[in-house]
Amino acid sequence: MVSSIESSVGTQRKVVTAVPGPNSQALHLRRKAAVSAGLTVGFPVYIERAEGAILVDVDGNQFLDLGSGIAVTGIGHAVPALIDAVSEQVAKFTHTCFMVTPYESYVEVCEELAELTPGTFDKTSALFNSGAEAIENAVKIARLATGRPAIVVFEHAYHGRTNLTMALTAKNMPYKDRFGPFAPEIYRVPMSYPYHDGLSGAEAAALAISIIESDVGAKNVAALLIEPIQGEGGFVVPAEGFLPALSKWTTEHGVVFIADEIQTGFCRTGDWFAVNHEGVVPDLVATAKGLAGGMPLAAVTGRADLMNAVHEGGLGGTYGGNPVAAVAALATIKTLRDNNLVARARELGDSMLASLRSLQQDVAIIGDVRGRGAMVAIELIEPGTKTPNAAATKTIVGYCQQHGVIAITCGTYGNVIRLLPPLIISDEQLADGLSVLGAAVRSVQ
Ligand code: PLZ
Repeated sequence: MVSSIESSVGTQRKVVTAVPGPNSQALHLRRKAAVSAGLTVGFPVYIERAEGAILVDVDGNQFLDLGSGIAVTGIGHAVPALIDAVSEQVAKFTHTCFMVTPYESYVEVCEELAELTPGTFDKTSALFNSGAEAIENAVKIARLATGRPAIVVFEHAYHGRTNLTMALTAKNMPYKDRFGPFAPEIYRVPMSYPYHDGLSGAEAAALAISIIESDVGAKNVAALLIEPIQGEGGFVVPAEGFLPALSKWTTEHGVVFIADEIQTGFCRTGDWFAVNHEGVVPDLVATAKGLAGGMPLAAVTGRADLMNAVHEGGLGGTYGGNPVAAVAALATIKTLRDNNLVARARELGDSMLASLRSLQQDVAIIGDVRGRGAMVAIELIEPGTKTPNAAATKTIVGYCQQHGVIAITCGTYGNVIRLLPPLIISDEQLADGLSVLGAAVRSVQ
């Protein structure tokens, strides 16, 4: 186990000014003049440094990070192995463009991905900069390899903000509204959402499959693209059996099964990948976020026959697999492995689920507590119903922020609070964060 890094920053949250403080407020004014108003304002405290599970802002406030920058810094902030790897690489070279003159770290990341992702078949990878770019490329590869046009996606899905990935993403506001027209040949089917649909995994899969077969036709489907646990859509964990049934159907019909493990990957759910919990072996896996500890890197990894069906020059991009990001990924993977953070994610999940389930007994606004490993959420509802309670969700997150805890929301209806702590968070820090969240929930009761 890596213990949280002891240093000048320490391991405690500490609010020493109004939040946001005066320096953050001043920066926020500058931002308003210089930065597009189109970007979300989550919590406008401007961060100056970070260590372990603590973010320090420009006013000296310290925040306990229960979001990991949306599941990115799983190994924590300021990890010495990552600092060393990145610093050394910056001094050696920062860029050549892998397509112009290659380098070893890119190849090594692809070797690691082949080893870590599920499936014993031959695999190759291609590296990119963002999750959306990985998804775009997975779709390109699946269409080319199958010669088919259609892509099947799910209700509540999130796959990115580029033109193609907006079409793949379900939610209109804020992601898609007035940004169309969108790419064609995308078909959306119901997701297994046990809290709301009450269906077994087999029933939910049968429903989705019957819609695909009637509305699209299996022979027209290039790929079925799914987040094994939905992230932005509300931490929706499908009922057991849903993913295996879909996987079986794709195999039977020559459809490429693409797992979007961008939020769930790299130990987050208590396994290297969320599909592993049910033994599902995707044809292609898209990864990003937790792969490189905060450096921008993404990948598509999968069956060599599909990946290598693409003609030379068909995949690429100037920065994809940048050498600094590549060594960050190698350091991240080594840190995850050496510290058995996969097991730590399971422990964190057990504590979070136990604590939140006990809180749920005492309050009427938590409709559901769900998650896997260190990816856990509460769904807030109007008492006695399943009607989304976005107002309470906002108030609770605001309370946490004022008390030095960063928790983020998600969900199609904005009524889910998700916990994605860095996997190196200590038991004490997690208990502290959960106690603040508990007080926040009770305060709106
Ligand atoms: N697939 C499953 O979670 C990114 C989005 C933040 P990029 N989720 C955070 C925001 O509001 O823009 C995500 C994801 C899943 C794809 C993506 C896209 O990854 O690296 O943001 O492009």
